[in-house]
Amino acid sequence: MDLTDKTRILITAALPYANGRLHIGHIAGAYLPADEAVRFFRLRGKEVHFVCGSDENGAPITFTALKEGVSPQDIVDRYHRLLGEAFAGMGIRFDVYGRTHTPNHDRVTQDFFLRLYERGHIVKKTGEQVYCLACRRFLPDRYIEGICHHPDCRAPGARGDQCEKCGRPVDATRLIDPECMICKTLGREARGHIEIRATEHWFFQLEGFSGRLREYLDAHPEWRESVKRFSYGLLDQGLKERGITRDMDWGVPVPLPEGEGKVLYVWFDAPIGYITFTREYFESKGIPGAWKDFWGDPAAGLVHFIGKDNTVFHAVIFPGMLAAHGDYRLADAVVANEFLNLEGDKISTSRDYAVWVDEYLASFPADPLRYYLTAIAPETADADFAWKQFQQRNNGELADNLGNFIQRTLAFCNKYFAGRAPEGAEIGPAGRALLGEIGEARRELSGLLGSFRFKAALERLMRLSQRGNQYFAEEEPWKSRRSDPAACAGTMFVGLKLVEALGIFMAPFLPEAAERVREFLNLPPLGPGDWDAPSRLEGGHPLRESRVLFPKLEDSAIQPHIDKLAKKR
Ligand code: B3M
Ligand code: ZN
Repeated sequence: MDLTDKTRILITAALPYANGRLHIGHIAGAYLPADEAVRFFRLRGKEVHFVCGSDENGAPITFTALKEGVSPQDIVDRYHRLLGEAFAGMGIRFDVYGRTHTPNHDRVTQDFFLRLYERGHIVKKTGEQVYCLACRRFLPDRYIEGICHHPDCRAPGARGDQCEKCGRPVDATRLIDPECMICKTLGREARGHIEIRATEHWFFQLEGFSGRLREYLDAHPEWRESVKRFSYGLLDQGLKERGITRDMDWGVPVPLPEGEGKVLYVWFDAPIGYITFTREYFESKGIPGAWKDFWGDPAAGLVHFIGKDNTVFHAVIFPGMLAAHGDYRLADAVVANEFLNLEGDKISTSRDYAVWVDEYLASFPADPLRYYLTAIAPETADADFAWKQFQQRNNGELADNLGNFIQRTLAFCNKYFAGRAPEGAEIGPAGRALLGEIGEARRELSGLLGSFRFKAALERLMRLSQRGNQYFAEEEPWKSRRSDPAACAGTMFVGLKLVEALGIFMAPFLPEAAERVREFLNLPPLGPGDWDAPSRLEGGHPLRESRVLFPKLEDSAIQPHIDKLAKKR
């Protein structure tokens, strides 16, 4: 999918459950790449809207509330706020960050449900659910855990709706050695008093859209292999109907008379949250109908950014729901990152084995983490975050390559050219070649970022910056300053042109530093279309004082974070 010809694009990022803090795995998985895409397309002059929000319904919320002995509303109120603060701290700027436990989202979701129901795509059946005799209640989703029933998986800890290990949907009634997680949480015997009971539920006839979904996948050979492989795998196995209601009282009520005491399954309402929030966003801007320009018009771009465990819902089930509804177009791209590990181990929120975003931000600025998480981005394979590597990349690459080139150029011009871009510059063959490389890099970066290859794009940016350092080593302006002032002026003028370009190209990745570079160059803040705009630097242009762009990180700053994790292993 190449969105180059799209003039307007809606980008969504997976709605984080409002039941816990944000950690670096979340940022690397979906949110940072989504934010980089938004910033890039905006710099290209496109109308871009960035939609996200808290996922507040479902067992994940009520289960956390049970564990903490508070109400689900307390949980979502607390974490909706904390999530918003953590995203803002990381420079991840949504245009709307909504909430799904609201009357408005209920209405949008219920209307969606009723359309599918009236079209016969949702049928009521007496299904079987797992029931706990001790809790005297049904056990949906993560209220029940056991060994995954897929023969080629058999992983323990599979939940009632999905197996985290193999990522496939789970039929809770087929879990092996199931245990009630409410009993387990309350410290009671968790096995032995579980039975399968009949209960009425509504099922989305997903299998009826297999053909449409295969066409959809076939139309996107450019999607990442992991998304295609997983989705075709599900289609080849044969799609099954999906239970979309639960015996719970927290969530979107089933809008049918016989739906009393039942809510819609969280994975039915959550993706509809993208639509709810888009509507709320355009209503707040006074153009309530504009949401249809995105969800109803394939001429707009629509991209979902997710972590790989959400692939089944974003590349198969939600598109099936949209196709069943009939009024909506399907996304142009579903961009799924693999997982991020930590110091060689899986991140575990329950063991507090994580780098929490709020903790990170208490010690460091966002840019170095944005840089490192992009440089190691799990785009096609799981990646590993290591604090010493984070420090080394910040010091050896951000500071010694990118920051060094920018600072030395500005400092030299401030010192020897009276704080201005040199005038009367004679640009030699090496300078002309470097100016040509800026144009080449812009074209390559546009292609890489336009196809969501953020890691390769960042590597290309750093190679361009390194070329700048090499250029100074070859041209030696500190010598030509005396021996050939016109040539020195040429060298430094080209250097400033490269600083200006680097300040633009780094903006999707390092928004904070990019703003600093604009200030140092005494240029207006970056805006739409600046990616392709001609240079604003002319001879004589007044510069501003510059300062260190990427401070080096000392061992003493890193070690406490390493020690903290060592205790959790
Ligand atoms: N709340 C994220 C998760 O599985 C889930 C995403 C919803 S996106 C509509 O943790
Ligand atoms: Zn499994």
